[in-house]
Amino acid sequence: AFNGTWKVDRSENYEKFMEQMGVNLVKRKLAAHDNLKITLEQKGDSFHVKEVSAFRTLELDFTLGVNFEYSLADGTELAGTWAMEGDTMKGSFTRKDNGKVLTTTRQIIGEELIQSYSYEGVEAKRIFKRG
Ligand code: MYR
Repeated sequence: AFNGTWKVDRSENYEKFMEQMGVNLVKRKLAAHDNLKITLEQKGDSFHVKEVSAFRTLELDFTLGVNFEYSLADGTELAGTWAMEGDTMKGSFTRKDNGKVLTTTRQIIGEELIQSYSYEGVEAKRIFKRG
């Protein structure tokens, strides 16, 4: 169900979320228009992800329940896992620089993929459409 290419359509509270993450103003302004596009390919428990944005293009593989490393566009390094709970992907990632945890979910609701983010009490969403 997650398979395919998803383009960000809109975001909710993402600016505040990035601020809580410590992203500076200039980068937050750029990130608000990052044109993020994610392609997900699931085979069993394994995912291949292609991420394209104004900042970068990258590809990665992960397996549900298996720890992996991921860097944010500003260089912040995370390590953690995705798991599947029912039809929801639930991710928990720890920042390497301060040990704090970012949680995230991906769900398909109607025709949209909703990704939620939570860090230190601030929550945000980015909503993607097939593209
Ligand atoms: C993937 O499945 O796309 C790769 C792993 C994603 C890890 C968690 C992503 C959190 C992104 C938060 C953006 C915050 C910007 C300050």
